[in-house]
Amino acid sequence: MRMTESQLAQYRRDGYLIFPSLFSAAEIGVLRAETARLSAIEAETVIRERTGGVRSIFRVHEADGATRSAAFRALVRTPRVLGPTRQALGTEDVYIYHTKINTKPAIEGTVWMWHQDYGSWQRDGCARPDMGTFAVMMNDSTEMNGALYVVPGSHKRGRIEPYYDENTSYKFWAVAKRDMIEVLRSSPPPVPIVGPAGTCVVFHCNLLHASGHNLSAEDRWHLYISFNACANAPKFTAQSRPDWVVSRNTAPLPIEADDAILNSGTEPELIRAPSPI
Ligand SMILES: O=C(O)CCC(=O)C(=O)O
Repeated sequence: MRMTESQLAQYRRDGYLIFPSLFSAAEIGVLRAETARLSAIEAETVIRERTGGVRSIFRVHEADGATRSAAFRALVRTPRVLGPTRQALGTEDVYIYHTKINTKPAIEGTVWMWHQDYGSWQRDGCARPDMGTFAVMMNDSTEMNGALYVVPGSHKRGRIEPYYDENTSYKFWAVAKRDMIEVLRSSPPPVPIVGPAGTCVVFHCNLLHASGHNLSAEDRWHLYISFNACANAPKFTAQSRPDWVVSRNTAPLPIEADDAILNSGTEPELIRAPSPI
């Protein structure tokens, strides 16, 4: 799948592009079954909320490791993901920087402060912002359940030097309040990425984004597939963050079959089970 010229122009103008209902209910059923299975694993790639629920599951796209998954490995290689991502990054040679499922559990899943992903990735040693993320909503995404918000066009401001936020919710490199207020007052209103399960969005690594608390009764399952241009891979040192955040597998990712999720051998989720209390 390729973005049309007008979609590509929109991506370049706004820094993101939404693909409504890109994955079918059957495919989402497979991915949800896998997310439920992976949530039960104890491993360093499964990060928990302070209150105990699963917050993030990293490294679901490789063939090895505790959180490997044939279905997610198939998903990241589909033309629907890799086609637009290659166009967004402006090269056919892209690799996966990391994958993570942010499960944002019901009631306890909380805020991600305004940030640019390149705020962290430049610190990892990636010289240029030739990077982006393709996100897949694995349930209906609503403002109530902590949708992702983006500031249209904010990628054009370039990288804004972040600060390390240790106090709000998750410890990471966020944009300072003063800078963010200036951006919000001088930008179009932030847009929530809402839509039915299967909706996807591709966004630039300098696009300002954030999300709020999950006030709903159901976990909010989003997959984030972050990509880098192969030519922009960082040099690895003893100080580099672990492989599951900054992948050492920098080989170009091949496009494979578009129907591979359904043929991955995973039984789809049949009944939408309520989250355990
Ligand atoms: O899961 C979310 O709502 C936002 C996550 C995010 O922005 C990130 O991981 O960089």
